[in-house]
Amino acid sequence: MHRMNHAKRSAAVIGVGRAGLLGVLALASALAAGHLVAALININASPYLAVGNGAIDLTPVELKDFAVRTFGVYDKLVLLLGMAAVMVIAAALAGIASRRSPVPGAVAIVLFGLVGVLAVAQRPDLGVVALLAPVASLLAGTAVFLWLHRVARPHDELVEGGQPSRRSFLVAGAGVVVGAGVAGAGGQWLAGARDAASSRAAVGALVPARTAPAIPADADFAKLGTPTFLTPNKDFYRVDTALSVPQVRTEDWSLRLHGMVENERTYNYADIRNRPLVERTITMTCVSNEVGGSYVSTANFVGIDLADLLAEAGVRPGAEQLFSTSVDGWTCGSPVAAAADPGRGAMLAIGMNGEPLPVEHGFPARLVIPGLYGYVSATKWVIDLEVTTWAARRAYWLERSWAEQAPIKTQSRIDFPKGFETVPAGKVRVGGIAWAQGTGIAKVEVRVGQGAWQETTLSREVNADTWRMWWHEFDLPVGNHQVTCRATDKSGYTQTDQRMGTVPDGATGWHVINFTTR
Ligand SMILES: Nc1nc2c(c(=O)[nH]1)N[C@H]1C(S)=C(S)[C@@H](COP(=O)(O)O)O[C@H]1N2
Ligand SMILES: [Mo]
Repeated sequence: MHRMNHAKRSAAVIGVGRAGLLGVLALASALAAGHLVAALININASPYLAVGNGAIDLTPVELKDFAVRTFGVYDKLVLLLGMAAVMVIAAALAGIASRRSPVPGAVAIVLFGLVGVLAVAQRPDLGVVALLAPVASLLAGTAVFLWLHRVARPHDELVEGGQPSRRSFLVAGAGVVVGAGVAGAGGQWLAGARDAASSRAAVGALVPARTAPAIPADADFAKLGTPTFLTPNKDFYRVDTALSVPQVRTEDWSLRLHGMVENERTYNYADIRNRPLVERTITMTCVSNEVGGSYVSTANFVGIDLADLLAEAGVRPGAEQLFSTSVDGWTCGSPVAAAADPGRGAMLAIGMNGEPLPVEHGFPARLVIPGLYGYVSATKWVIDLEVTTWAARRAYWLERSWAEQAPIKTQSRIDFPKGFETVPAGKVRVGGIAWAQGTGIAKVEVRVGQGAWQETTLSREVNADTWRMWWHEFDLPVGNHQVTCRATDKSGYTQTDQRMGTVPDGATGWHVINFTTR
């Protein structure tokens, strides 16, 4: 009697391996079901992506900086993989904790599910319907878990005198893998079919009524090693907090302009594109650009004057801040003085280098305000403009230790030779880029070691809001060399050699590189 009881009890316990697998399979089902349902509503409601985006928003700024520095453009991929690893381990542990009773696993699923629901609920671009996605995850996860748990539990068969059914668990597990795979892939496919790319393809040519002056051939020294004057869209630097690129179709897009204005307005896509469009050549820069960094690019933006929109709405006295919101909830505060100044050329842009805005650069519409770092001027996927004061609203990066006012600082960069490159001794050309948006570059100087500053040859100026290229030729013997550059803008300001990091309002200091001649 005693022995039989013992056998019955131990047989009712699921093996560790199976229990862990059980947890992971339930997790996979939950994520796949949520992804599929999200694809029908808005892919950003997918619990996996929503949790990831939530994690990005909660990440301390130092860690975010570290991630960007260490993993570059792969920072988000690393986050997704890291999240997957954590989830798989947690699910396996929850499964193992449920070897005797399904209760611990069920509790874990409900907790997971709540995190998903919260992550989706806090996104301003997702409505109540989007909660169906994490709810689907919760239901699928619970159902699969309880079902597999029953199949994996050997006691029924044992009572009937049979072997614990290894096969039925494997068959059930394989079924779950296939089901989750189909749901997940189906969701991915559906999301792709409904994404912004097809809407963008349907936009057609955006013909500006006022085109930007043609870029002269001597506006860059690309043959020597500077960037081309206009940055091709595919090479244009990209910085944003979005884990999955927001997918907004023109037919779903609208822009609300409200707050301290006389007439509140809402525009749809046709309202904007049917207005006379202007084209402007503008160099954008990110405040996170280190001295010598690559977060600087130039494009021909097509759109309408932000100053016109604001004038139509009638900005009330006392307004200070244009607070803009992206469809993914990211926010940005720009000075009204800059946005509403007709001379500044601030834009609501819908086109970039002869095409509709690329999806990752803000399709259907974004802000571009010349002379200000992107985080205070360049809201992508913009859907809301509120005219307000600085005290009333705090934008995303202001809450994370970056400055309220962030005009772009005068900077220069050496592009050739490359750091630590070896080049033939003798005549050596050194060159690169410089920018001082709003002011314009007056001169760039370069020196070898602690030698005298040499004034460089500048490319032809396109306008004061764009970069300029420079180069100079030295006669260098065989050996190791260090070169430094510094720019002076048209206000007479020469770049300080004082090294400062990017936080809170942009890096300063001279770019220095070392190379060898042989
Ligand atoms: N919606 C949204 N817009 C955004 C950001 C963002 O994170 N989300 N980042 C800003 C920052 S910091 C910069 S530098 C520019 C970069 O624009 P780009 O990716 O088109 O180069 O976009 C700005 N607009
Ligand atoms: Mo930025």
